[in-house]
Amino acid sequence: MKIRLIDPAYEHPYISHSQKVIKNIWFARLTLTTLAALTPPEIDVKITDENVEPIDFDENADLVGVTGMLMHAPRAYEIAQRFRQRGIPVVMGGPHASSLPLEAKEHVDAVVIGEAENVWEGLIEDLKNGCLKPFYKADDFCSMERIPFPRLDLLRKEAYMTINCVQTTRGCPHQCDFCHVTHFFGKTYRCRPVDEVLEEVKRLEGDFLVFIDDNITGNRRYAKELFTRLKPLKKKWASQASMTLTRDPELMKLAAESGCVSLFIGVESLSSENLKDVNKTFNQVHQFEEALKALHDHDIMIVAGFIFGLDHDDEGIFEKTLRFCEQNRIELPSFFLLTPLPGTTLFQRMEKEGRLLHRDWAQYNGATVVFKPRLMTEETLQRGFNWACKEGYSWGSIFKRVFHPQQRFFTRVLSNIAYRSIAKRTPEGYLPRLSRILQRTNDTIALQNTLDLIHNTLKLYSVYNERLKTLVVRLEGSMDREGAKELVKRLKGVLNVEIQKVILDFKGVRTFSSEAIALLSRKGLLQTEEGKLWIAVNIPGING
Ligand code: B12
Ligand code: SF4
Repeated sequence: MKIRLIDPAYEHPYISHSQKVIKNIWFARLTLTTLAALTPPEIDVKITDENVEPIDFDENADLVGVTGMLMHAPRAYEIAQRFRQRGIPVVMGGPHASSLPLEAKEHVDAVVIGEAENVWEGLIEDLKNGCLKPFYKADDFCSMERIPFPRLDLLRKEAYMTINCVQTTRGCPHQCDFCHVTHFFGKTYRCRPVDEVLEEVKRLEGDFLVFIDDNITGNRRYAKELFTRLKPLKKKWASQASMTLTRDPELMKLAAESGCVSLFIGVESLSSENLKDVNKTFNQVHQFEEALKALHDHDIMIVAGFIFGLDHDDEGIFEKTLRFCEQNRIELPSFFLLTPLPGTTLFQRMEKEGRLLHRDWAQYNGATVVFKPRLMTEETLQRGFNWACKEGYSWGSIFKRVFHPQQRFFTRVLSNIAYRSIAKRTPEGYLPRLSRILQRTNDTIALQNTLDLIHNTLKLYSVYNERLKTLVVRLEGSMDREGAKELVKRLKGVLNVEIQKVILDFKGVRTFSSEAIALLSRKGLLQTEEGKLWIAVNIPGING
């Protein structure tokens, strides 16, 4: 019996990777090598990763298995159709088929929903007996013990940066609204026995590997044991972790000592409101700088994920985020556009609010706007994102980010060059015109005459709604005459641009000097009537 397992390619003018980029930065997923390992040994099984080699559509097989994320769905369906035309049955599994099994079933003979471990052999038996079922779904998550080692021998190893990929855990203890992981694995976080992981690691050639876990430090006790026992193997490794890792110095030290050289960290947003919206409050904005520094202090390179398009993102977000990356010398910023993936809470919310633009899954690639943003138009979000991708890998920005007294300088530069080659293909973007203004109206003003005031600063938090052409400035702190003057100065000219209305929210101002109130009234900033260009809310003296 012959089974062919296929990983579909993703054809896109600027997102698909060239063979050279795959060779420089890409590692193979464990999906099909795991499935091949689960296949009974007497079966002839082969893997084709279409990203690195063409599919032989004329080949004979008894079963074709196709995997795929959401964005791969249209290509996966095409592939299935080609084989089914020749009478070869096709089964599909993976993140996409698992979240939309009914849709997938229209294109294939059978769909595996969720993990394959507990159903794959049964499916093969059914095929042999001519009674393939339409859907296969295990009753429970599989045991993490004795998962067979992936068949890395079936990959074209020279095509990738590395094929040394190992999984130590499945799932994540968190439940971020936009993430597919918790939907797929439920609320489980399961760890493989450390002995088995070490055994697998020992068998790998070379000294570098990737732990493809979603959050390798999700269970601190397990991670500490794993890292401690990894140390003697003297390997270097990269993985993904959540920022909570940086709150445990012992864990971070062990990670570094066990060979951790790089971590993908989902920073996601510099706005606490955004993080709250997507259920990611364990990311604390005020701790970001310290957390990133702690990783650097352990010589761990940071690949930081940021999402653009969350509900509190306005036009200022692109520049603000990029400058943050530069200031904190983040080695590899990774910008994504918010993408509602079917099955996630975010998808349900967007669907309910009627904000999905279409269901062309190929466009759900993290680099194309597929929903209606709240504070920007689709075009502004797309162009701003393109700008950040390009500008983030301009020589100027690379220069600002890669110089710091850490080891592995050349690795940092080389990986930036590889990312630059991807970024260069991004279509032209632009920095929204209001970006500068928004930085100035989102700032802290130092006060001069602070004698009778509670605070010695006045903080401005501003958000611009492009659809309503309205700028809302929330004020916090105290206000003296100088503060009021500076505020007026900063707001002056604002209305000449696109902004048609400014709402000033004074609720957070604890004390005003009488001169400040006089100045604000003279300048007309304390009007309340609708229809005026300025609207002041919670005005001191009226609302207390
Ligand atoms: C490693 C990884 C990557 C690597 C991939 C490198 C590569 N060569 O493709 C990198 C970091 C580059 C990456 C990038 C992206 N990724 Co990714 N990635 C992963 C990760 C962490 C592990 C994948 C893996 O190896 N899993 C281990 C194997 C064993 O599990 P599995 O794939 O689920 O397979 C099991 C079952 O699903 C089933 N199964 C799967 N396929 C099939 C097929 C058949 C026939 C059968 C029977 C069964 C079956 O059997 C397997 C064993 O149980 C997963 C999360 C996860 N935990 O899986 C995300 C994940 C797959 N990625 C995801 C996303 C969104 C992306 C990006 C689009 C992100 C972005 N916006 O840029 C890009 C797209 C890249 C691209 N062009 O393909 C999402 C997919 C969600 C979705 N519904 O589509 C996931 C689930 C993570 C998430 N946070 O939601 N990714
Ligand atoms: S911490 Fe990361 S892996 Fe875990 S749910 Fe959130 S985004 Fe997903």
